[in-house]
Amino acid sequence: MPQITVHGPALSTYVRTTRMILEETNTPYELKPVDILSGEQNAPEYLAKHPFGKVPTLEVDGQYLYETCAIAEYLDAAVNNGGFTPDDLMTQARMRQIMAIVDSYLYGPAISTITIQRLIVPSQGGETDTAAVEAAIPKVQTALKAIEAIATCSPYLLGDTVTLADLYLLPVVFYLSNTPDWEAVISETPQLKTWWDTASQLPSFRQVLK
Ligand SMILES: N[C@@H](CCC(=O)N[C@@H](CS)C(=O)NCC(=O)O)C(=O)O
Repeated sequence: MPQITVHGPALSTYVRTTRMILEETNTPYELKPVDILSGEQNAPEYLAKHPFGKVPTLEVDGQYLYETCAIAEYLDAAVNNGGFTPDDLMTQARMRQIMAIVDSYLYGPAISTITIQRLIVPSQGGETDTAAVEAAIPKVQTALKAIEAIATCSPYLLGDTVTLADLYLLPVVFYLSNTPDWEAVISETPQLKTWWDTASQLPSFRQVLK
């Protein structure tokens, strides 16, 4: 069994995706926090692990791996025998398509804008930029509709077993569900709402929210 360390803060969506794979498979690992609110991700010591200053970085027996899509596929193969990757090639492609939609089209408006403006800025004494939030809502709706269009949501995104696509989307939707914009962003994708109600009960997900 390799020695695994996840470098990153527990509150990060991508750290949660990574940890869910480890939790689901009962794989021992260490979580080494990186304080992204104070800028620790840009300190030379962390940049030596991840030159782009993002979290997470996975450390495996002293080797560093970054980019969550690479980490997720590595861990699924290394500790889960590929159990979170569908066998059917088109379903596998759908999984990667959903992961890419989260990366390219959902994360920015959902986390960098809505979550930061609604949850982080006020917690640090600032004022929410409501114009930015209003502009982000249709972008989130578009991304969620695109995911719903290719998902089965019965009960997981791509069928009756959890795939990496679920582990990617859950932490992002969690933050949206805690904002006042939740009804607005989810109202046009009722199947994803049903998916969320079921998938969010996964014990590994509840564990990484702690
Ligand atoms: N492409 C990266 C994105 C990771 C990412 O954006 N992580 C966020 C936290 S969820 C982060 O590092 N934020 C700190 C920053 O942008 O300075 C990946 O897939 O791992």
